Amino acid sequence: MKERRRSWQVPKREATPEEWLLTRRRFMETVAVGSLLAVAAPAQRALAGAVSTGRATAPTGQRTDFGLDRALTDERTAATCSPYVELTPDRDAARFTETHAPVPCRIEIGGLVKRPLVLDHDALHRLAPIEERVYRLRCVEGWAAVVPWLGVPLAAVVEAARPLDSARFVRFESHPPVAPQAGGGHLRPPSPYSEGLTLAEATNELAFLATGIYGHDLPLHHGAPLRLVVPWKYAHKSIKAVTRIEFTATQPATFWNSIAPDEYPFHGNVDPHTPHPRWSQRREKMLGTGEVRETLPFNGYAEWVANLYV
Ligand SMILES: Nc1nc2c(c(=O)[nH]1)N[C@H]1C(S)=C(S)[C@@H](COP(=O)(O)O)O[C@H]1N2
Ligand SMILES: [Mo]
Repeated sequence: MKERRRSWQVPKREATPEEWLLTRRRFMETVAVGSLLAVAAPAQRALAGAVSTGRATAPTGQRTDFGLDRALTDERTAATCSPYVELTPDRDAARFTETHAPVPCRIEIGGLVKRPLVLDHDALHRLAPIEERVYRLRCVEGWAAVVPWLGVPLAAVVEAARPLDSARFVRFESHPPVAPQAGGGHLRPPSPYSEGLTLAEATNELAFLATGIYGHDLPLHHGAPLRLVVPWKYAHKSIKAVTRIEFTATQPATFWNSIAPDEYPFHGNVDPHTPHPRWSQRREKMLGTGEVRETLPFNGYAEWVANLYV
C-alpha cells in the first residue's frame, strides 16, 4: 500500500542532509526515508548488552526539567541515533562505545581570558555542583528526543576563566578519542568539528557542559568525556568531545556553517517558522515512539532565551 507523504516527512530526495552534504556517493548508496528516523538496528543490537561503565557522576544538585512537555527518551533508543561524523558517516556511533574505553576529561580554556585554565573532570566539578537537566534535543533533520544530562552550567566555566572585555564569542573544538574509521575515507569534514556561541548565549543559564547522561558518565557516542548542550538550538550545535574552549573577538567558523552557510546559520536556533532550504521545520518526530509533535520556537525554551535575540 502506498502511503501518502505527510508534510513533515522528509522526502527521499531530501533525506539526511548532514550525510548528503558530506558525501553524495554515500547518499546515493544508502539513503532511504527510513534511515532518517528509524532506529538503527546494528547500533541497537550493540547496545543491548552495553551500558556505559565508568565512574558514576552522581548529581548533588537538583534535577530540573525547564517546562518539559513530553516523556523521557529511553536510553537505548537515544543511542540508536547518534550522529558523529568524525567516527562514522552513519548514525551508529554507539558501536564504538563497546570497543573504545573512555578517555579522561581534559579541557583547555584560553583565548581572550584573564585566566587560562586546564580542567580535568574533578576540577570542572569543583566549579559548580553537578546538576541533572532534562532537556529536549531537536536535530535539524527533524527527529527529537528528551535526555537527562549531568554536568555543570557553562556559565561557571566562563566565569572561572574571566573573559576580557574584548571577548564576544566562545569557540568549541572537538577531538574525539577515536580515530576516524578506515572505511570513512570519502568523509572529509572540515577538521576538527567546531562550534560557537555568543558570550551572552554561553552565559545563559540553559547552556550546559555535560559529563554524564542517564545517571552515569557519558558514553563515547553521546560525546565523552565532555560535551556541550544548548537545548534551544539544533543539536549539531551541541558539540561532542569538547577539548578546547576559546574566547574570541570575532564570530568563529563552525563545522556545518562552513560546509553550508545557507542551511546552517551560525545561531542555529530552533525555529518552526523558518524552513530549512530543503524541508519544513514545523514538526518533529520523537525517537523511539515515533510520536509527531509541533516544533516549538527555541525548542520550547523561549521563556529562558528569547531575550537574547531582541
Ligand atoms: N563532535 C561532534 N559533535 C556532534 C556531532 C558530530 O558529528 N561531531 N553531531 C551533532 C549532531 S548533528 C547531533 S544531532 C547531536 C547528537 O547528539 P546525541 O548523539 O548525543 O543525541 O550531536 C551533535 N554533536
Ligand atoms: Mo543532527
